[in-house]
Order: sequence, then C-alpha cells, then structure tokens
Amino acid sequence: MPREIIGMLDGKGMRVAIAVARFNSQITDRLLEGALDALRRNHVADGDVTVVRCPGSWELPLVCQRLAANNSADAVLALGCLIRGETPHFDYIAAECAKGVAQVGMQSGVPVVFGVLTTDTVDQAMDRAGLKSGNKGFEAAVTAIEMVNVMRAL
Ligand code: RBF
Repeated sequence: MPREIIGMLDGKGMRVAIAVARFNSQITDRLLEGALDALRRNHVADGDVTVVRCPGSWELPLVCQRLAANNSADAVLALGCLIRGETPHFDYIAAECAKGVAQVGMQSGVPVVFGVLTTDTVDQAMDRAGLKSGNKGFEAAVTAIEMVNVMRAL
C-alpha cells in the first residue's frame, strides 16, 4: 500500500487571514460571507480570523505578502472579483493578481488560496458568489484548511 497524505478539514486552532478587495464589493462581500461560513463550520474560531480590505484585486498580492509574513497566519485567502470591461485592464489586472498571489505562496511557504473571480459578466460573478454555481469564497476557505493540514503532514 502506498503512503497517502490527505489533508483533513479540521480547522481547529488555525489562524486564517483574508484579504478582500472592495472593487465589485456586491460580489466580494458574498465571497467573504461564504469564506467565513466555511471557516466557522470547520471549527476555525472567529478570534483566529483576520479580515483585511484593500481597494482592488491589483492590491491583493501585496496585502497577502504581508499577511503571510512573520508567521502570523497559517493560511491566507485572496478574495476579489474581476469583471471584463471594454478595455484591456481586466487582462492586466487578472494576470498580475494571479501571478502575484501564486508568488506569495511559493516564496512564503504559507498556503495562499486564490479566490478571485474572473468573469465576463456580473451575472456570472453572482452565480459563483452564492447563486447557481456555489460560493467560491466558501470553496477557497475549505481549500485553505485542507492545504494547512496537507503541509503539516508533509
Ligand atoms: N479591481 C477589481 O478587483 N476588479 C475589477 O474588475 C477592476 N476593474 C478595474 C478597471 C479599471 C479600468 C481600473 C483602472 C481599475 C480596476 N480595478 C478593478 C481596480 C484595481 O484592482 C486597482 O485597485 C486600481 O487599479 C488601483 O491600483
């Protein structure tokens, strides 16, 4: 039998930091609600959760970098919502945000979860923030808990 490592979904005692963009806040507030719901239901105490608001998704990597530093959080969540407009801004911001968030995880060794929606329309974003297609904030928080436990086991 191979040795298999599986991260459990128990967040008891885990410290989780959440960076959430205010841009498109009608969506990102729902992602945050979903994330907090998932954390509570997986035994993460409210007192172990820090929420930091930043202007937009562009700013998420820098905030995540600070949150991942100094061993102050076991996992970091980046929550944002990019909706494609008529200019290339969407592509620039989405690319830098995704790259930056990934870099923070690789450089810090702290699980940094990407909970940033990139959609063509507001409706698609709403669907992923609690309507038809679940809540990606909830999923991001569950992923964070699993990753902390996987990393602890490695
Ligand atoms: N931030 C987001 O989180 N989602 C967006 O869809 C978004 N669209 C933007 C479109 C334009 C034209 C600009 C200038 C900014 C946008 N931002 C968006 C804000 C961006 O992430 C950042 O906060 C600002 O550019 C300030 O650095």
